[in-house]
Amino acid sequence: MGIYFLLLIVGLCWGQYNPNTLPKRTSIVHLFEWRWQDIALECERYLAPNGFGGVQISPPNENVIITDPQQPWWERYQPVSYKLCTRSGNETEFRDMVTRCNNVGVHIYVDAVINHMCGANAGAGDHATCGSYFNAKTEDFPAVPYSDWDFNDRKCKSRSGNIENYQDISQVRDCRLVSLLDLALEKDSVRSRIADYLNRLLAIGVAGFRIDAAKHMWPVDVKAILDKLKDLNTQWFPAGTKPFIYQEVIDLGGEPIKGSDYFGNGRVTEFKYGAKLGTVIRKWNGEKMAYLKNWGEGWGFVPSDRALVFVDNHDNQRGHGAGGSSILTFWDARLYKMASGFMLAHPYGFTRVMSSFRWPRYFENGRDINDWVGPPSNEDGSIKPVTINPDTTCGNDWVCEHRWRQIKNMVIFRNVVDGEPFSNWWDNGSNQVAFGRGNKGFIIFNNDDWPLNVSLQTGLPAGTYCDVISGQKEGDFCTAAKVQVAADGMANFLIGNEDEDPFIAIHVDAKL
Ligand code: QV4
Ligand code: CA
Repeated sequence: MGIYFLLLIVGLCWGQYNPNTLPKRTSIVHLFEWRWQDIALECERYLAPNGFGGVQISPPNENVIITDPQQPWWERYQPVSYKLCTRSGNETEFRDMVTRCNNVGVHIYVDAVINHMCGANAGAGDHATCGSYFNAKTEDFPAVPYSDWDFNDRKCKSRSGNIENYQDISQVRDCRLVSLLDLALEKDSVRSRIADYLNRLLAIGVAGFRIDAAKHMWPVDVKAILDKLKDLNTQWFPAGTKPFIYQEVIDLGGEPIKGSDYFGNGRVTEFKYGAKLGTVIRKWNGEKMAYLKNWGEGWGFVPSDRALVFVDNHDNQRGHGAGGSSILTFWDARLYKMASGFMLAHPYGFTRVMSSFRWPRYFENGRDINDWVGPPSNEDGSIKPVTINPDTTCGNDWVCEHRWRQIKNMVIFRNVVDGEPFSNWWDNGSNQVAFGRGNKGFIIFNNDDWPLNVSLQTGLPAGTYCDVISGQKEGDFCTAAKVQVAADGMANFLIGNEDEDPFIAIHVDAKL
């Protein structure tokens, strides 16, 4: 078999697992609820110059407008049609965003809500973001079109018609997730409507899809839809490139449905990752960073090349979905930066950085009753623009974690060390740990309650390195701490346990 034919076959079957980012672009950022015009600007002014590989965007298809509570963020997970208009923008703005981001090498990944339409209680009328008429009661969605025989009602065996038991595989797939009208994905007509929607997005230039609520779809039905998809647009991608697929499958163990059930379709979200990392960095349940020596498959996670990993996501940063109270978010800034630093330095998985908006958390009996609050918006319901402050942070209550120096610099770190092995692990048996990535990068943490003072083998070439956590290399200078690596690769590290950020990271592109 000719080598080229072999490469073609490898390329084809590797296709949907490959994130389709440019070479040495190893992370994407979820710009949750951002408007398309702001994403286009961010691609050009920030993401491209700082080596972000792409953007996960909020669902771009028409959704129901909910007024009680007032336009919650989650109304965007209640589709009314596959028309491209939402509070983030219209089709023209969507096309402009994809083109401008692709033109600077930052690719777009669409959050595809294809398991269901809106909630059974969403009423009837044209209260939807494109003004399309629909009737949830009669399951009538003329703008797709879908009618009642395109839904799973007769298939679901639960009393309420909703998922009542996650131990029952058929219920999880064929009943309604929190009353969301569940599509009959075994029907070719339904599969074709969805494939048409995704193919329109591919023709516009998107690079792949987050498959929302994948756990609630039979893997074979998802596969049948993916098999109808075209290759990526050759204006920006090599001919024959398959869309990157990552499926939202919450598998923390204890349920019959597993992430591995979906490996045939693409990658899966590994929710154990953020839940465990949060527990370790918080030092709960006797966990300590020294145990991270075998992080990755050693902790029971899916194989690295099937994993999409993240510290938090839009659900579990506000108590939805999975991960519970151990999940670290921007509200826990100091620990969050450590967790993000560890994730971005470690070779396991394909990494996604969360970028959030601030909302008025209000806890009653341990629960945030404002978990529904939608993006910063004006009186008329329009989403507020992302303003950029002189210090490069964001205004209008956009958190912009991806712009935090420590996180942005670790996205660059991951690019610099891409392909290098996990090496030179050291720990003190407690919460002081360090590791390198071949001869390209090295990172060290102090999460103990006493100072760290140790000389270690970094694996790096001799020289003066700028710490990219406390500062960075600007021109020929380090803006903050430096690390001297000797000819034998040894370096001494001092980290106070009260430091603003008790970790140091160095790499060969931050060397004087
Ligand atoms: C409520 C009751 C129902 C009742 C219904 C009708 O909970 O029992 O039958 O009213 O009276 C919103 C409300 C929810 C409401 C539902 C229907 O929060 O209370 O049901 O609408 O009106 C997001 C939010 C959900 C939200 C949903 C739709 O998280 O709270 O529900 O959008 O607006 C599981 C899944 C996993 C899922 C996760 C949240 O396995 O796939 O739950 N994660 C994805 C997305 C998530 C989204 C959905 C799936 C649905 O990441 O953001 O849910 O698309 O773990
Ligand atoms: Ca389903």
